[in-house]
Amino acid sequence: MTATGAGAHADRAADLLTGARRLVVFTGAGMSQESGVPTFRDAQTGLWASFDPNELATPQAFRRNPARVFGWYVWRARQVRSIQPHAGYVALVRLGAAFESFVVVTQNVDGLHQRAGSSGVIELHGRLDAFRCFDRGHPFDSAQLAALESPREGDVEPPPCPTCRSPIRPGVVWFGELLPAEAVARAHQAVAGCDALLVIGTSGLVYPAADLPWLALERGAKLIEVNPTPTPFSSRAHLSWRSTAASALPALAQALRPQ
Ligand code: BV8
Repeated sequence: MTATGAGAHADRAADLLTGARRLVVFTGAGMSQESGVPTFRDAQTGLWASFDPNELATPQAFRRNPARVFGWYVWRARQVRSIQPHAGYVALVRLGAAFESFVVVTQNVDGLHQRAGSSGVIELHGRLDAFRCFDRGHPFDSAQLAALESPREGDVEPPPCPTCRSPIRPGVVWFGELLPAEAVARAHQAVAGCDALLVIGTSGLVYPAADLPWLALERGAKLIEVNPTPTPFSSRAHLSWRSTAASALPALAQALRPQ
């Protein structure tokens, strides 16, 4: 079922969640779009407009042009620091209180769920504000980047690791890299045991994260999707709500409030 309005479809979503005790929320870049973070596949803005993120977010790209890739992440980390989570993030925190078990699994690296008050967030693709060295994974204090930050967008030479001198890299999972095993295990455990999975703002193109909605369906969970455009999940979702995160989630939290 595909839905577009807020009220009637918030009620439909609330009906589907009636009786559910264990809810998992699975978010992608669309969850942050209304807070001003460009989605991963929308055209990059500014200097990066001419780059395909899939081409920048790889270890090969970093090896080939460390300053270009590192500069992109320093710019993104700085951009996200000044961003506030929108009302949809806050509604998710409220929504969580209505369930016995409530787990947020995100593909996003911006930390906005936590900034809005969500706890126990499972981050499948790491964090923009975490940096480590490329060769040995020695943690690097991102406060040291402030001195490096160029006032403009552009290339930033990665500093050498103070311990082993290998170049510092962002603490995100690049294409071709394995996801953190513990996060994947926790996400699979939560989804395999959930009564419903709320999928928000993901194109469902990136694996293995995109396995999760298929796992939920396989286990008989209700699947509700919030996305202004269709995705591979839309035809199998119990409700595919053509709306945005900042609009649908407050409406759903309102519809779920005890009457
Ligand atoms: C892996 C961190 C095992 C970095 C990200 C060939 C070689 C190697 C691997 C592969 C290969 N072919 C395929 C693969 C697997 C690959 C993959 O899936 N590729 C895709 C592109 C086909 N996956 C991997 O490489 C993963 N690792 O498989 O390891 C392995 C190892 C070696 C060799 C083989 C296999 C690692 C994947 C993780 C990559 N890192 N992020 C960074 O951020 O810089 S992924 C990146 O995509 C972001 O995290 C993003 O969140 C994620 C998923 O994208 P979405 O979140 O869905 O964002 P998108 O822009 O696509 O969509 C936004 C959606 O929101 C849209 O639907 C839009 O309609 C909607 N929307 C917009 N506005 C709103 C909205 N919705 C609601 N409200 C709104 N306002």
